[in-house]
Amino acid sequence: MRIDVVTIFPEYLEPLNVSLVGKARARGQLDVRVHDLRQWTHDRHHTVDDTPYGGGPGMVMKPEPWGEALDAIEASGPQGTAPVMVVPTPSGRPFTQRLAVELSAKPWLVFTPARYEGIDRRVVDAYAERWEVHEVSIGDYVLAGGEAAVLVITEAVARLLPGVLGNAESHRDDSFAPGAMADLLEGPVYTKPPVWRDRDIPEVLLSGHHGKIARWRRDQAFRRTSALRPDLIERCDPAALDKHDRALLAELGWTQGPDGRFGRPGGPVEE
Ligand code: 6GU
Repeated sequence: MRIDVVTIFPEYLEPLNVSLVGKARARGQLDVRVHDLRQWTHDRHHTVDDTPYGGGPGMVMKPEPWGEALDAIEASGPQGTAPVMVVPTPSGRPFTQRLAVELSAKPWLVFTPARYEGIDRRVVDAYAERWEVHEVSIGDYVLAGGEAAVLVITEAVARLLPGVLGNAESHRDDSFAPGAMADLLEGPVYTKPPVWRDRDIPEVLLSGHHGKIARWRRDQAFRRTSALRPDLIERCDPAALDKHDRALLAELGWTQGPDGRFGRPGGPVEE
């Protein structure tokens, strides 16, 4: 996969040299190219922003440098191929594991992280006529710019590329992996030593009984999801649950409506 990033803060993307993404690059599994947007300005001050039409606070990123940058990047690739454009913005659609999986299948991504109040709308509108474009938010909070979102999205996508994670099995149980553990949060994990600061580990994990261990892990996942992400219980597919799952959810205060969906009329139930 090739990834281009256009930014006014190339240094912000230095973490892409480290850890999983850095190693994938070193192995040639990922070709990351970070570009300084100001190289596509022509005035003495390398201006990338201007005041908003209609008034209001802050500044808006000018369309011309972005247009030149994106055209140059497109021209640097194979004839007749367009990248997928990923526009980080708090007003985008939520970034999810599903979108990470979808993006991981693309050969070429271009990220356009903005500062200030965002990029002149005509840029996205113009490229959306020729390229696949995704405007994406990484959560319900506001960052000063999209660069941190590029780091987040790139890491989520890169670890899904073939050969990037050591063990192909490692994806299957990911919290939020489509189809894995019925979209539950993962429960706790433990390693040696067996006692640490007077704390031991759940006995079942030492039992060697794989069936019981799997059941216990699933229970832990349900308890954690019920406590921290009740929205995931509400939208979980009842057909993915067995009798034991349903009994545990009932114990946690969940009831099933006529459609089989789970709801919790009384609100959270204390563990
Ligand atoms: Cl992608 N950008 C900015 N600036 N803020 C955000 C965001 C993105 N996602 C959540 N907050």
